[in-house]
Formats: sequence, C-alpha cells, structure tokens
Amino acid sequence: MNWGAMDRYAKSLIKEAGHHIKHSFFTEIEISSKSSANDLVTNIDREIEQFFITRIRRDFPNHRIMGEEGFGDEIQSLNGVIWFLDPIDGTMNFIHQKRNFAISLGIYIDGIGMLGYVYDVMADDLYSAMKDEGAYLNDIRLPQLTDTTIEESIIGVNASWIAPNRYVENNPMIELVNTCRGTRSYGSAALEMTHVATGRVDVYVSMRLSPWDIAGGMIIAGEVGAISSTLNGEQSSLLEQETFIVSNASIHSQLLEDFIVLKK
Ligand code: 2AM
Ligand code: CA
Repeated sequence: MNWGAMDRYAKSLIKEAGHHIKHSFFTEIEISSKSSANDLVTNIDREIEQFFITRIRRDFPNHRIMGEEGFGDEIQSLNGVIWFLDPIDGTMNFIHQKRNFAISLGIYIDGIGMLGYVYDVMADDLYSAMKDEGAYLNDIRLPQLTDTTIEESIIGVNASWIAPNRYVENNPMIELVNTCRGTRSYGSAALEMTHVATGRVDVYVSMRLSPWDIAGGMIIAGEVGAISSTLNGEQSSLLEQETFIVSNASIHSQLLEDFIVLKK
C-alpha cells in the first residue's frame, strides 16, 4: 500500500466534501432525529457520506467503510483496510451554529491506525496524521505534548457527566471539576480530540462514542503522545459504541484511578 498516495487522495476527498458542506448553507437543510430527539441527522450528513462511499468504492473496491449514516459496510472485524467516516461530527453545531463541526476520517489496516483526519470545515483547518510520521495542522507539524498535572489542566467534558447520570459516578467528576484549572465543551468529539492534540485542552472524556467519532482523532492524538482508551483503560474496539478518554499521557492513569469511576 502506498500510504503517501492514499494520504493525498484522502485529503482531496475531504476538501471536496467540505466544499459541498459549505455550499449546502445556500439550500434548505432537512433535519430529522435518530435514536433520540437530540440525536440529529440532516440530508447533508447522508449526502456527504454517500459522496465518500461512492468514490472509495470506485477507487478502492477492496476496502471496507464504516460510516455513521449506515451506507457503508457491516463491520464485524478489523481485517483489511477500513475507512471509519463521520461525514459531519457535531451535527447539532452544524444545524444551530453553522460552525464547530468536522469531517472525521480514520483509515486502518488490520486494526492499526495509518491515516487520521479531522477537518474543521468552516475554519478550513485540516488536522492530519500518518502513523509514525507525526501530526499536522494544515502544513504545520504539531509538537509533542509536554507533561502537566490535573491542577493545571483544562478538562474537556460535557456537563451531562457532571450531573447525575447512568454511566459515571458524578461525585468524583465534581471533585475533578473542582481540582482542575477549568472545563470546556465544544460538542464535536473529533474537534475536541484535536484540542487535546494541540494542547488547547488536556483531556477529553465521553461516555458513548462510536468508532467513526474517534478513529481519525486517535491517530492524530497518538502522534503527539496523547493516550486514548476506554474508561476501563482498555484499547477502544472500533467495533461498537464505548466510553472514551483521550488525554495528555502524564495524567491519563490518575484520571482513571481517582476521578472517572464508572457505575457498576
Ligand atoms: P455526532 O454529532 O456525529 O452525532 C456530542 O457531544 C458529540 O458526541 C458529537 O461528536 C456527537 O457526534 C457524539 N455522539 C456520539 N453518539 C451520540 C449520540 N447518541 N447522541 C449525541 N451525540 C453523540
Ligand atoms: Ca455525525
């Protein structure tokens, strides 16, 4: 496999898709909900996923695709080359704000992340990484993260997980909020992972993310030394919805030991 050529191919596909998304603001966007009233999808999410899938199937017929909107393949194992695609990550932001959403793409071979992309469409910021070759924001290489402490950290977390909820003990989460320097929530898991990779925040944690939300960002974050795992400390399976944390390596184990306690 020529990963350099694949990288150029993926980047041009992403830029073309971003162009379509920007143009969609001149048309009427149809909004519907999926699993719950707050789980939104639009005709644009679907069209962008179909755009990617048509191209990938034409040019790489042996590759498989796992896409959020379900037009890809049924993926039950990580064998071969798999493209994990979220055509619009942060659909609520796309609808309400017309910004703060991203195209998220990860390309894996036999479960190993080779190429990762998160494209902040409205800012025209493309975060990318190739395994062992570093991570980039547009043409600028991102530096390795430096060590920090929880007291000096900004924690990326949605307020839902600080309120009583069915996934995580919220008292230790309150303790975390009181211990750290500050909290932020941006509403796009893929973008939040780039915030960790650039050191704008030091950790991002979520209770239920899907493979397409994290596949691209995990490669980018990993290239600057961040650690990704489930909240049990295991490697994400990339086969189902799971808990997730990506953080500066120096605070990862302390966060899981002292502050983020899953409900039994
Ligand atoms: P999405 O916009 O592609 O659905 C919101 O905090 C973040 O969590 C977004 O990245 C969103 O991705 C993701 N997410 C994953 N599963 C979700 C769900 N069932 N409902 C809402 N957001 C979800
Ligand atoms: Ca999405």
